[in-house]
Amino acid sequence: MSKYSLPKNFLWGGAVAANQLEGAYKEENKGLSVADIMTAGANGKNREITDGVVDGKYYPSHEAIDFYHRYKEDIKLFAEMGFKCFRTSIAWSRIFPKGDEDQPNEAGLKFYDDLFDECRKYGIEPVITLSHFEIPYHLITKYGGWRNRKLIDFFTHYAEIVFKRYRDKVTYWMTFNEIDNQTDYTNQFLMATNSGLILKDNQADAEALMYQAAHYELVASALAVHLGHRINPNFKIGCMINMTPIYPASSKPVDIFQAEKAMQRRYWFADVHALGKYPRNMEAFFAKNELRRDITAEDRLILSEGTVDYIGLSYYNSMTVAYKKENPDFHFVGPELVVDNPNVEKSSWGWPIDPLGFRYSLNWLADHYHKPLMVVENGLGAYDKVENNGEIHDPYRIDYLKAHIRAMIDAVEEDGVEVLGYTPWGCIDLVSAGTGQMSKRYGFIYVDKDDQGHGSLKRIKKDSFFWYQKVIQSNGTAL
Ligand code: BGP
Repeated sequence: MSKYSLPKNFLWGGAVAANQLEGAYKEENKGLSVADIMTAGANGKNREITDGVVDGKYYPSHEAIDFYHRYKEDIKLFAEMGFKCFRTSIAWSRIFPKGDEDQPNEAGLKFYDDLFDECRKYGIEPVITLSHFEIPYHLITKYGGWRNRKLIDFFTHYAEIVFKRYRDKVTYWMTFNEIDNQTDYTNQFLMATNSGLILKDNQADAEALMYQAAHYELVASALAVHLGHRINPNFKIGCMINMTPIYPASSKPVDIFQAEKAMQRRYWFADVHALGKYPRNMEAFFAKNELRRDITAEDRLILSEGTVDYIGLSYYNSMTVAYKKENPDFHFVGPELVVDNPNVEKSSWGWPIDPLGFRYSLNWLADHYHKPLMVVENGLGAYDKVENNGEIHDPYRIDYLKAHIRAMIDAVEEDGVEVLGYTPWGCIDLVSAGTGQMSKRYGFIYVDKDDQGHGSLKRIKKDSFFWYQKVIQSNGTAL
């Protein structure tokens, strides 16, 4: 076997997040998380971030797909597909209901003991995210979320407790899910979920708050990496970046440079995680724009000593930007610059479908950071139809995944990129993070539940279930 082929022990699997599938949002002392106070938005509409749990509103995370009570049945189905790994997150507020306690909630710890044991029973390696859009809500109301330096202590305490508890059950960890998507600081949903910052419309200091909160998260992440390696030197601890390569709208130099600036303004998170320091372009940007941050010499040392073992990434689509005359110094890089790319198809939710962009992304990350990569999310959100005979035919999903797996294997075999694993998003249908809808489905396994929360929660294997089973069996050769 060539050094540049997919290794035999390649980690094929699937990915989910606690708040999007567990439900049981109050069970066994679990506290509220930010996800638990968000309603479902209709197609294209944002979720409402409410003020606690309000009577009469529908909160999709409260029951989700009831994985909390049905995980044995679901893990069995994953094992049947041949999963080698399963990516999920620990709901921080199950372990620390408010986030700032000294003592953890034993019932929460026990749930994940049982879940990881169940995975291991089938030889499935758990891949665990510490914080996936589910910060304890109390840390928002009492401390203002990650704008507060105190959160570093609360997070590292939580990390220490779970690293010690699951020392022998979990090897692969990630700190913050898609930490870089808060770059879009005008998006209230992304700010609330990533940093626990509940902001008002057009909040003037949103940009500065984002950079401050992100800095504390990065310090907390580096401390966790350092701590984790002391607890178990075999731990592999990664970051998690939402990789959306940004293309120029044309070959005009201004478009090309604008796209480059947009890439810099987004992927510095990966520099800090992987190289242990802020890139020069961001230091210059902070200095020039007087985005004064609380960043100490000790913080810089911590960042340099807590670099990650691998880069976890999600890839769904590429994005295209154009230079705008109103932005002559290329300073602003927000969503206003985004233009349609007529060269790629779109999903039902308008997300560009671009498998070559995936290969490009894997190359880009490997070239910049020289670390192994793990693809921990990829997939197509689509409407599915249950036929009269109970079958679900989802060729669109198979087509999307086939093209993306092909692109990943090309990156490995043709370009020499090191990829540890591939876990498509939402391997079982779950609550969509962005819309809160159930009808935006990613799974190989259908779950009978609608956007209003009605349904039997019955699980049904889709055509893609049997297709992915063969992909895993053949280690990616039968696509
Ligand atoms: C990523 C998140 C996931 C997930 C996925 C799909 O941003 O890490 O939590 O949900 O995107 O997004 P959506 O659910 O909005 O379709």
